[in-house]
Amino acid sequence: MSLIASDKTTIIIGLGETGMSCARFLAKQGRLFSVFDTRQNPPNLESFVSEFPKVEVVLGELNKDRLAAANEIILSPGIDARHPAIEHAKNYGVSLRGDIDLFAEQIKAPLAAITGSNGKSTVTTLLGEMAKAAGKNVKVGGNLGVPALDLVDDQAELYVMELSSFQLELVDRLGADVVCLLNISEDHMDRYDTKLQYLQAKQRIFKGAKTVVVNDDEPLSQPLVAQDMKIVHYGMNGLDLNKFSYSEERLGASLMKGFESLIDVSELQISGQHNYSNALCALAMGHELGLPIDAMLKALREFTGLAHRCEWVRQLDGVTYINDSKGTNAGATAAAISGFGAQLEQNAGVVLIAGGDAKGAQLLELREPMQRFGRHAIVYGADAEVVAEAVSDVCAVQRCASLQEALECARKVAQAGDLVLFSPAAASLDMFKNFEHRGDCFKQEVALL
Ligand code: UMA
Ligand code: ADP
Repeated sequence: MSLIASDKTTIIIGLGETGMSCARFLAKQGRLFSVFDTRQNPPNLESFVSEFPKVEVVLGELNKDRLAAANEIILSPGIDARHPAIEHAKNYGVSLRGDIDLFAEQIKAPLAAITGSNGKSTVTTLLGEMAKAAGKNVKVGGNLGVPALDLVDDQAELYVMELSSFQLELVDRLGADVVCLLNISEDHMDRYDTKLQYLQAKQRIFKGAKTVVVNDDEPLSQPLVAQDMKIVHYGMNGLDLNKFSYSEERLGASLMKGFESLIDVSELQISGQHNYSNALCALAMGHELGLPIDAMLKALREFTGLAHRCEWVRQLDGVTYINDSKGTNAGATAAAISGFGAQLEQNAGVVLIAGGDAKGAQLLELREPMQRFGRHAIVYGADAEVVAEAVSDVCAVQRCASLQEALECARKVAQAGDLVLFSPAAASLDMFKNFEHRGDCFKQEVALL
């Protein structure tokens, strides 16, 4: 098999995880391709060259004539399709595709797909665990971890995929068996001109879906365009026949299916209203996929949640320290403040540490929960002032130069019973490699207090 580039060929743009998976996929099919990346030193360059020594790699500013001469461009999610050279190629009739459509064309087993602003990784992982508990050979990934095309396997009995708005932008027809758009809150405003554009990207998950699981608490969770598909419901408010819901009316709170209690929330290891909602979503999707309720409940009982999502770190002088580094937008952080705040004693409060790259958002969703539960906001990073502006008239605000300084400050202002919540409401890339690195740094600093 020869993989020598020609002018009329397929071009993969992006040499990240997605680009690598697309290259492996095309190579397996014996197709010709070149790889372009706008960076001079993309992360996988060395491993790519050793895996594909004969494939052309073009680095630096995208050459619009080369792109326009291609048959097809496969675009990585991190690159905006409105890049002038890509727009130019599109105008020349070059077809523009993403890895998710290629993946959907390949797979033979049912597909469950999850998108939304917050809770995607939690629901995706939990549904994957439920499928495993039911004895299924399930492949789990997408925006979470393993890129879609690396998951394709003829032995798979089910795929559970987390999809980002960036991935969905290029989806033509996903044709998934069960999908959910969990929620929408302002995010990625450095990529989208309006919230509507962001919502429209997310809504592409509904294209060709057989069953849509709708979150009744989120008006934007349902398809905006009426399509021929089954709709089922879940939500924290209001019982209904066949709906997966939450009830506090019995002895203790429980998750319900219709009017029947499935599990008392005291049996769960995840906490907070947002996590109960995530659990209901996974149950509703699993039910539509035919997973037995008992197996799903077993997985739910055993599920401890993911690292960096509302993760308990330490108790010190009566103060609890929580790492929610994955809280990368205002909606996530607001859910964390409310979820924990509601569980605090009357005179206790949340000391929030937040900041980083706000991705063009104003973070106004932080105001209401900080007014109710916030004792203090400690802000740091590139957009410290954006956080400060959002909450300065509802709670005390202090500015710090580093995460370490922010924690020292938090320790001083927190009182016994309080919660120090590290939930930045912003991306990490101004000061850290990624949200995992940021969360690890937080945990190390807390250990040193
Ligand atoms: N980049 C360039 N020039 C290029 C190509 C990429 O500058 O030519 C930059 C992008 O602007 C971006 C970075 O490189 O900052 C990575 O882009 P990529 O498309 O190569 O990313 P991958 O390594 O393929 O990772 C992507 C997802 N990343 C993004 O969408 C930014 C990963 O999600 C996902 O796990 C992976 O595919 C496998 O499916 C990460 C993410 O941050 C976790 N996602 C965003 C989020 O969750 O908010 C959407
Ligand atoms: P995503 O993959 O969409 O970023 P995660 O499951 O990783 O979602 O959770 C990220 C953060 O979002 C959590 O740390 C928590 O603060 C918040 N979160 C989780 N689930 C929800 C939800 N259903 N609604 C609102 N916020 C949530």
